[in-house]
Amino acid sequence: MSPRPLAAAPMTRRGFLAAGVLGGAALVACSRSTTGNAPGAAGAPDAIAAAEAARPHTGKTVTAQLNPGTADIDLGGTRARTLAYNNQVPGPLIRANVGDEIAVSVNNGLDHATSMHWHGLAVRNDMDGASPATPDIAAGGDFTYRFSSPYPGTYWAHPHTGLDTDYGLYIPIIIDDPTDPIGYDAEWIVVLDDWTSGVGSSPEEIYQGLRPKGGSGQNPTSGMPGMPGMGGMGPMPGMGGMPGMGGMPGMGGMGSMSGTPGVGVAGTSDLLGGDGGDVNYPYYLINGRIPAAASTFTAKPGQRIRIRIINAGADTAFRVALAGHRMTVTHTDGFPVVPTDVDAVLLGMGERYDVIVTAGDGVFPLVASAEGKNAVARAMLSTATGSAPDAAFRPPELTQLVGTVDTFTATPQVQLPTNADLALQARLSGTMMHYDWAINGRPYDQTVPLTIQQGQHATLTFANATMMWHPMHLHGHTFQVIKPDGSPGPRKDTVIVKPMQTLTVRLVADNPGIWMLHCHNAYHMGAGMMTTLNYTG
Ligand SMILES: [Cu+2]
Repeated sequence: MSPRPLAAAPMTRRGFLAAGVLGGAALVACSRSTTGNAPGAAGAPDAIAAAEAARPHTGKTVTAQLNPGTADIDLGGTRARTLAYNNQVPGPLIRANVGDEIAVSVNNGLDHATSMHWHGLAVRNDMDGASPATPDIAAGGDFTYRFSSPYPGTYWAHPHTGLDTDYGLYIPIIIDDPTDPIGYDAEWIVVLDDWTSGVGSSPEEIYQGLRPKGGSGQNPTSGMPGMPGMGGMGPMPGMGGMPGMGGMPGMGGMGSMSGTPGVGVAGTSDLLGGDGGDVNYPYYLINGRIPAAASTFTAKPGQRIRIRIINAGADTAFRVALAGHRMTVTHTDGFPVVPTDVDAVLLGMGERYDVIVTAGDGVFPLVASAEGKNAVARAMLSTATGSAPDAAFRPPELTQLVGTVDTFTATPQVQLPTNADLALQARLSGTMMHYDWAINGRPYDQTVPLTIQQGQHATLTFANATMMWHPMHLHGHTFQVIKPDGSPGPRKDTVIVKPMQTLTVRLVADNPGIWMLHCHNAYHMGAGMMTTLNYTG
């Protein structure tokens, strides 16, 4: 497709990107060269090539073409002009076996630079799709990512530039292990999202609404010259009567957040230990559909269905249950856990859970409750004729046994060693009032990278000194969560850290490069809650 101009607020969009995230990345690249990292260390091509040679290789290549651009998307009777891959939301599935070469050509039809980050896949660093390890793709440019995955599982991909993931720019990725015995009859990929693009405020408007007015923050984007309409934005046309937009607790008294619809503290969530999120969205989607026009997955009664659940949201944790069913959790973030039965699972942004259900006889809503936001997304499982309950229906399973990170344990085969050579620290700070989210006291444009040497075993401790929860994500590695009692938890690449919680994970330095470590809340990340883990020596 040919590049087309953005429909809404192109000046605002470019202004944000130039002043905020992209500017921050450039500053970090600059400071790195002056802070004494050994030459040829962090991004050493030889070490990256050697790590790639050590991965399994089948000799087979799987190709895909992704065309990010503007698109008119039908969310189910509601249309949104947004950004999407190949004119669809979610974008097309990429599926390969462990060790296949995956060659993805990206033809950038956006009006700004983009990138593709292969979330959760332990790929070679120079194909990770996050600057500075991998250069961004200029507007109108193209690039082919080539990588292989050493591990099977449920993954996804999205840009690592600006707030693009809060548009429709995301795809599911499944890596199969052909030697795995198939323990299920059918497979259902369920992608969750919080949606505003084209129907409510733009992500850039939301971000500006969250930032303090007057530019007193550490990474100010307000008050920039040549950015009309950035302050005191009035209500958007057509926003009245949107679900979830009115009467939110915490909307009053937050002077910096008035004026932008959808922006404000959401309600609270017991599971998340406080506020659910920062943004109340007009819609919550499963596989690109609003609840009133939910997609339907058809199966036969008694079939064992593997449901692969992916949270592609920007600011929303979802609690997911299938009405009338228990679910057996088999994998967290692609890695196997001791199979455990629950009634529902909790997913922060970026997390994936694989569950098995044995299908009943009838029509059953799969409901994803947006934590603290009093709204749901849903899809339908149909194995017989029947009618569905109304679109706001909340199955009782949502309030029964809910699986969280503490519920699960990695299978012995994938547990990481318990010895550690070094202890890494990531102190999370910031407040809603100042919107100054940071790691180790610094926003990303002033960050001091964490360092590790290849082969080292490390603990990484997240100390959350904020009143918000943060889904913390490390690129290029899957870590071993340690439970509060010291016992092994699940393997994950994204983990929920609750307000004031200290949580430790273990990791093995087996993938050399420069790796992003950040909060997967798109707005916290944009404000600076990001650093890097650099290989040295
Ligand atoms: Cu965060």
